[in-house]
Amino acid sequence: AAAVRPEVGLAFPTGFQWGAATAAYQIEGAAREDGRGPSIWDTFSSRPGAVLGGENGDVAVEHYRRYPQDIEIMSDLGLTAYRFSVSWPRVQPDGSGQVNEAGLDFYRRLVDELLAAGIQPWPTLYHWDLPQELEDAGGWPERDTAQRFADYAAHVHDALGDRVTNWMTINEPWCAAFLGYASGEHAPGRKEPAAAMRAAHHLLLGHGLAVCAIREQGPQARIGPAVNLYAISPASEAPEDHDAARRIDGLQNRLFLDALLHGRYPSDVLADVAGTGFADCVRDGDLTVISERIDLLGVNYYSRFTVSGLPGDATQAVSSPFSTESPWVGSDFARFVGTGRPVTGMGWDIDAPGLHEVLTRLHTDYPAVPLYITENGAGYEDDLNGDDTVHDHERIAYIDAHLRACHEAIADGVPLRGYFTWSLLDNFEWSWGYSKRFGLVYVDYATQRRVFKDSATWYAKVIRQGGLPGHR
Ligand code: PNW
Repeated sequence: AAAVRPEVGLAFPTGFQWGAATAAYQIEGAAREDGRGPSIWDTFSSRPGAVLGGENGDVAVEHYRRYPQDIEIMSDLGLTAYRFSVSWPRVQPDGSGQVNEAGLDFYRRLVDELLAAGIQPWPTLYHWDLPQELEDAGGWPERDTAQRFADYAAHVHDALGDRVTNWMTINEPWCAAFLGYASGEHAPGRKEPAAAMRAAHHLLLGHGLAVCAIREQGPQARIGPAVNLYAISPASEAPEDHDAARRIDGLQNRLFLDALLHGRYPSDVLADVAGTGFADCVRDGDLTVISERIDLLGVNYYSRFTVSGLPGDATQAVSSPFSTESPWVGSDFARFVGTGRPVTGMGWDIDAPGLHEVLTRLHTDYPAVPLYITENGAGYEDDLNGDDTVHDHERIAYIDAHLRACHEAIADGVPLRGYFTWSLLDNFEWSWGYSKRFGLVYVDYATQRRVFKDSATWYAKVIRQGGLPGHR
């Protein structure tokens, strides 16, 4: 349980992991180096009107070259763990078959240097960069993609398994399926609701097959997915608003959690999406694979959705600067309403109690599994001052409030074992290009210079103290 130390108001348990997270396409750059193949994000970002300002991850923050300096930054912060993703098209340029050793070598070097610095590597195997060749063969809506993913996972584990203990399989299957294949806000930019449902199933199936493949090679590996969960409230007591909130919760949260942790899809969601023929792609035994025991569950938490099912103003865009189709398959009438609460620079409601709510729900509704916050943070258009400072007090307040919610959950008995903030560095924020910054560390994109924001200095102190200063 959470101990009280005099100098620290809110101490976290000993052994709590203090981390930061990134993803390959958002930071690496070097898009054509050392045999990397094209991914769906290379293709998508070259499409006019897909990414703000026509930007892409060709250069990003040059982490592929600058990783030694970035590891020094992690050491200065005092991180105990670093969550990054492995680029599938670096490891398998065509998505299957031939393995590219030069690509694997990058991750071998990265992992070795992290370990030398005393930082635990936490690789994620899929953070949205599907090899283009697999998309050309149909992408995640095709069942074969799940098997290709498990094969790729085994290759990565074969290369790094002697040095890496903690593995994340898929990042945010909701985004990969519904932003990628229903609303088209993310790569590959398809607007096919039925295909999006199949993609969701095959991402989960790929996760389960990868867990089995990795565990067969290394029984000591700790493995789990990272899902993006939201706190969800109806906009009013009207039955229409309650039903809309149930539907959004079903598609965002329960579809994934029930499959992973209960081995079944929620029946109300199956009814909501009945028109898509979803049930036809689910074969006997799939849910057994999907609910294969996991060692940890990664939770990415950013915000609360307040939902209405009554007619009114247009749905507020959540993940793209461009107007799009709804990602909410079967419930596209649902609207997301403003609450008047403060929002981040993304326009997302700031709701730290929602994180406590999400964690408590996991504890009560699902079987016990060690939990990690694998992403939590705030995007703004930070300014670099002439004296090389960035005063991002809003980001500090955001992280502080969410860490307090974590502490409260731990005190309530929730098995929360670590916290990774999104993100270590400013980076390519998908459809928003480089316009929104989530980093603790500012990147001057013209020179690639890294500058600690106030939040970086603050987070380093939190880590050093093992907790937060007393109540304000
Ligand atoms: C997550 N939404 O993306 C990703 O895992 C990160 O790569 C990303 O940079 C970070 O959060 C900040 O956006 C999301 O619209 C993108 O619901 C969109 C949504 C959620 C998460």
